[in-house]
Amino acid sequence: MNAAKVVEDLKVRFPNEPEYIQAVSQVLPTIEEEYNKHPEFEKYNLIERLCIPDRVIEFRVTWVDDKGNVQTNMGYRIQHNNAIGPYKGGIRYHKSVNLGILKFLAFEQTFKNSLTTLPMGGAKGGSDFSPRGKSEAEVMRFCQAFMNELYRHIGPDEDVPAGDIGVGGREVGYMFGQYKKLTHQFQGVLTGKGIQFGGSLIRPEATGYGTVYFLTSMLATRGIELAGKKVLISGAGNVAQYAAEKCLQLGAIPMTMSDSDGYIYDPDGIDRAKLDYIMELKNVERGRIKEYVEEYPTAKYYEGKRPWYEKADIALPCATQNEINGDEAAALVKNGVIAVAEGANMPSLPEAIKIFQDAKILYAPGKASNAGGVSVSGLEMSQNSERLSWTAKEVDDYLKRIMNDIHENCVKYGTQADGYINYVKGANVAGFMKVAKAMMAQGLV
Ligand code: NDP
Ligand code: 2IT
Repeated sequence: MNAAKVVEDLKVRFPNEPEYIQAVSQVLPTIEEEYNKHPEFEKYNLIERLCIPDRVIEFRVTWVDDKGNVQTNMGYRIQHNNAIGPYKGGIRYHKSVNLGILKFLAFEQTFKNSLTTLPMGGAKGGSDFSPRGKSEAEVMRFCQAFMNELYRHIGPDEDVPAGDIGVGGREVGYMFGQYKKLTHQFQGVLTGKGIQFGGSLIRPEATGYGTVYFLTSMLATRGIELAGKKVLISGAGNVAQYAAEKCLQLGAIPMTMSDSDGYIYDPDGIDRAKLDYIMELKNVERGRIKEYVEEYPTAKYYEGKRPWYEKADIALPCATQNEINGDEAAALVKNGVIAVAEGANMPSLPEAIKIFQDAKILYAPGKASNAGGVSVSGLEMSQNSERLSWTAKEVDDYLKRIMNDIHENCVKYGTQADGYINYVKGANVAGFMKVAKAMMAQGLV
């Protein structure tokens, strides 16, 4: 394989999908050497078969808003690769959603799911519908309308969706209800379900907790403790909230949280009571992060800005893709940040990653550090299959073990001659090899 050539060809074939091209162009150079050790891969054109999704499902979603107006949105499911298990990956509801963004997420998911050690293929889906500002009834009607089309394409051994941006327990519940209504089947067809109907304990916490477990493993390679460290967190949703919670449990101090309108900086740190306030604000009242400064006036709100120019020890981007650019990465490094662990998918632009790696700070790509979420989704599938529920401790211990295994794999495949651990390369090579071997064994399908 010539990585640059493959990327150029994909660019020509998919000219309107910049995020997909960005994700592919970040992965291919890091696996090129390993790939070229296996001439059989090239003979069977494994690389194109791995980059281009198995299947893209695209549909119109029609629903009626509270005023009686008929609305349309686009719906998608990208079934990227099922070489090592059923398609698996979240559903995103956000106005920015388009085919290229979901293709990047599905591509990344295939590598991530491979890393988890569990048998899951890669997928992603979603809609350009945003739940923001919609009533409870509108969200329910939309979820039902979305499932009216999606249900034909999913199943517990076929494709198992879950949450992502804009899709949490509420939306998963409505989609599950509609799937059941349409099929007459009570099945583990979605993960992130409510605890009363097959959801796993620790699934809501898993992505944020897992990111911080991975962070502690990274810090341990340099003999550094998390306790006492100041942490910049972006986002204020599921991943950000539970990353903050685990930081607090381990003695670190979250300093910032954000949403798409701006960020808050609390000079005294966000303590347990303040985090409880944020959870209530975001999950129950569905409010905005700027309301934090009305409750805690010593904190400051910065409209239209991101938190990366603040001084701290650690950065955990937990909002969305491309939220750290080169200037922001340089500011983080200049301000003495020792580690960046991505809770979000692809939050760092390529130039930001280069700055982190050139400065030799600890840097973990999302497909390694945020894999805890889909890992516990995999454990939810196991529990559904055996019709049992595990205790929170059992699931959390399993999650810790998986994050530790992912870290060890990154060290194994990513350690450079000078001892620096290139977590990007480690994660990509480890994730790739398992999928590649499975694809080879299964022939040209
Ligand atoms: P939520 O919807 O719960 O929260 C998303 C947060 O990010 C909100 O604070 C939101 O602000 C902010 N955000 C969303 N879009 C943008 C944007 N374009 N610019 C700035 N801020 C934005 O989603 P999650 O916490 O579940 O997901 C966050 C990230 O983590 C995503 O990248 C997702 O793919 C990734 N992830 C999620 C997993 C999960 O299990 N949920 C698993 C692994 C990764 P606002 O309210 O203004 O939209
Ligand atoms: O990006 C991700 O890993 C997720 N949104 C979670 C996917 C899942 O199937 O739990």
